[in-house]
Amino acid sequence: MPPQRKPDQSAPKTVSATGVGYEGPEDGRDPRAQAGEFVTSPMGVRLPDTDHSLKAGRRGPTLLEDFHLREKINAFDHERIPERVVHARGAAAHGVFTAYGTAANITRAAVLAEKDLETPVFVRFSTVLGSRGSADTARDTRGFAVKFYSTEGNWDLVGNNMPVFFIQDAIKFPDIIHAGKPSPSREIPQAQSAHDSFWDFVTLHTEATHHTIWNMSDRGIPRSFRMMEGFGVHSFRLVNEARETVLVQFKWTPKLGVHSLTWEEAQLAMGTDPDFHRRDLADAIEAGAFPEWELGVQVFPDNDEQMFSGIDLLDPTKIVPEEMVPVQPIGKLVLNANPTNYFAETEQVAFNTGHVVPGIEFTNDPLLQGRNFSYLDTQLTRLGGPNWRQIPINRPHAPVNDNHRDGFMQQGIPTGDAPYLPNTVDGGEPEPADWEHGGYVNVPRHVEGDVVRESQSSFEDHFSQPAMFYASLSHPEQVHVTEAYTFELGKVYEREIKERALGVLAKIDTELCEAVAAGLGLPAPKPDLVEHLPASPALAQVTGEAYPIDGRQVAVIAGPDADLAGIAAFREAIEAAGAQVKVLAPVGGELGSGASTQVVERTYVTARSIEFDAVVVADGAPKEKDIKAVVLLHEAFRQLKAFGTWGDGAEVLTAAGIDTSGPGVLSADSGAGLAADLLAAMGQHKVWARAELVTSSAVPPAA
Ligand code: HDE
Repeated sequence: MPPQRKPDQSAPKTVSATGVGYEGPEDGRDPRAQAGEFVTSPMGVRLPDTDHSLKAGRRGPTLLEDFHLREKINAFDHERIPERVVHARGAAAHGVFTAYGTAANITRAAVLAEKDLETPVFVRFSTVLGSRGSADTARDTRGFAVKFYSTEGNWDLVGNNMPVFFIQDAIKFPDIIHAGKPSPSREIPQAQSAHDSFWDFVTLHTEATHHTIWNMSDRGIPRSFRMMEGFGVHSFRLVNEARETVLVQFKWTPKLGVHSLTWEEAQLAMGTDPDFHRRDLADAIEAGAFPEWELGVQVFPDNDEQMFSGIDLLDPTKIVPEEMVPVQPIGKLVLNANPTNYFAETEQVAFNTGHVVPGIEFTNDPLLQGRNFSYLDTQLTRLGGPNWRQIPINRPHAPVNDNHRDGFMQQGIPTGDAPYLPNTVDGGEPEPADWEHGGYVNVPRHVEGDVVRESQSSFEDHFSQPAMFYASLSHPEQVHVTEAYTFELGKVYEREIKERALGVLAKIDTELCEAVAAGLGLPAPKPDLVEHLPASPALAQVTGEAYPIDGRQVAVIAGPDADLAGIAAFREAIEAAGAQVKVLAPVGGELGSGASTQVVERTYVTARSIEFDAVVVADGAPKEKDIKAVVLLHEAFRQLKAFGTWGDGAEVLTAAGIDTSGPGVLSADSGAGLAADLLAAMGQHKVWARAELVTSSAVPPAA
C-alpha cells in the first residue's frame, strides 16, 4: 500500500484578500470587494482618521511610527504596473460562449464540440500601437482576445479584427512594432501609423502590404467593438475523438454587422471623446444591448502540403476567400457583464496563444510558433512573477494540480509533500492523465528538414491578395482607402518612402495609385499590376444589407417650444428597436412643465456630432441660428448620418444650409411617423448615397 496523502498540516485559514472568509456575501457585500463598513489598514485594523498624518504637535514633524501613513503612501507608490508592450489600450467584458455542437466531428474540445455547453468567457478588445492612455479611434488594427474558462482548462483565442498580419515570421515582430510606435527621439506620434518609420518598414518589408491595406480600409476605424469581426489569423489544428485532424481558421461574425466611423469622426473623437469605444461597449452592456458574435471555422484538409488551392495555410499574410471555403458556424458569444474593476480584470488579464485545451493544437505557422513563446514570457515583466496565473481573472475554472511551487506572491497553499512525479509520499497523486482521462495528448506530427533561416517560396507573393482585397471593396470603401493612403503618406517627410509606397500601390490598382499620387503631388509610377483571385464579396462591408441597431444613438434637437408629446412617441419607437435617444437643447435643465416634461440630456455646449448615429429636429425646435448647432449639423451631414424632421423642424436644417431634399434627409408629420423611416436608414449604418457629396475634392474618387 503506498502511503496516503498527509492530512493538512495546519495551513492558514482560507480567507479572501481582505481577510474575510469566502463563505458568501455578508450583508449583500462581496467580501472580496473591499467595500465593508469601516475603513481599515491593509492588516484589517480599523482606522479613526485617514486625512491627517501622525505628528509631534499640530505644527510638528511627522512621526516614523505612523504605520497608516507609510502603508497608504507605499501602496500608492506601487499602484502602476508596466503597460502591455503592444495592445496597451483596451476594454473588456464578461460573457458566455455557447457551442452549437456542429464542431463535434472535428474537435474533441468540449468548449467547441458539446452542444449547448455554456462556457464563461472574458473578452478584451484593444488597439495595437497606442499607450494605455491613448485615444480609442486611432487608425489601427484592433485586438479581439477571448479567454474561455472551459471545463478542460483555459483556452485563449488571441485574435485581431483583421485576418492577416504584417509579418510572416515572429522574429520581425520587434521591428514592425519599433517602426510603428512613436519615434524614439521625440516620442511622437502617439497611436498612429501616419509617420515615416511605419511606412519605411512596410515598404521595405512588402509582405506587410496586405495588412497595411486592411488598416487603410474602414476596418482600421471601427464604429464600435460590437461591430467588428474577429479572426484567429493563423491556421490551427483541430483533433477529434477518433484522433483525426483538420486545419481551421477561426472567425467571429458580429450580429450587428461590420461598420466603421468616417475618418472625420475618428479624428474628432480622438479629441472630444478619447474613450469612444470603451464607453460604447460599457454603455451598450449596461443598457442590455448585449453584443453578440457567431464563431465560425473554415475547414481545410490537414495534408503534408498545408496549402489550399495554391494558398499557403501557414502564411499569416494570406486568407482563403469565403467564397472558396465557407465559414461554418460552431457557436455563439454574448457579452453580458461589464468588469467591476478595470485594473483587477481588464489590466491584469493575461492572454496566451499557448493556452490550449485537448482537441486544439498548433500549426507550424512561424508567427504562431513565436507567439507561443512571447505571451508567456511577457507576463513575467508585466505581472511581476510566475504566479500571474493565480490572479482571479486568470485562474482556470478547471481544477489545477500543477506541482508548480513558490515564487513571488504565491496565493495557493499547497498541501502534500511531494511536488514531483511519480511519487509515493503523496500516494502517487496527482497522476498523469492519458487521452481517455482528458489528457492533452499531442497527435503525432511528422517533422523533418534542414536547419535553415529561410522561408518557403510561397511566402514571396506579397501583392496578389492586397489587390484582391481592394477589388472586393464597395465603391465608398475604395474611396476611403484612397483617402487614407493620401492622408498617411501625406504625413511622411521622406520623398523616397512615399515613392516606394506608390510603387507598391502600382501593383495593386492603377486608379488607386494615380489618385494617391495626385493627392501627394508626385508622379504616379507606371502600372505594374499583379494577377489576383476574383473579387471576394464577403470582404466588402457596405453591401446594402440592413443590420440591427442595438445601442445606437439618436439626437433630437429640441427647445422650450418643442413638441414634447412627439418626442416621447419618437423615443418609444426608437427605444423599442434597441436604440437610444438623447434630447439636445441650447441649454440644460427641463423642457415643458407639469406632467409632461423632458430632461435636456445634451446641450449645444456639451454635444458633438460623433456621439450620434442620426440627428433629428423636432417640431418647435428653436429657429435662432446657433453656430454650435450649425457645426453639429454640418459635421453630422459630412459623416453620412441620417437626418429627420417633423413639423417645422425642417426650417432649422434649411437655415443651416442643409438641403432637405438631399439623400438621407427624412421628414414626417409626427415624431412617431418619422421613427420607422429613420430606423430603416440607421440599419444601413450610413447614408451611402451622400458619400460623393462629401468626398474631398483633393482626392479624385476611384472609378
Ligand atoms: Fe500579439 N502580443 N504578438 N498578436 N497580441 C501581445 O501579450 C506578439 C500577434 C494580440 O488583450 C503581448 O500579454 C508577437 C498577432 C492581441 O491582453 C505580446 C507577435 C495577433 C493582444 C505579444 C504577435 C496578435 C496581443 C503584449 C508576432 C493576432 C492583446 C502583452 C509573432 C492574431 C491581448 C501581452 C490582450 C498582445 C506578442 C502577433 C494579437 C508581447 C511576438 C498575429 C489581441 O506577448
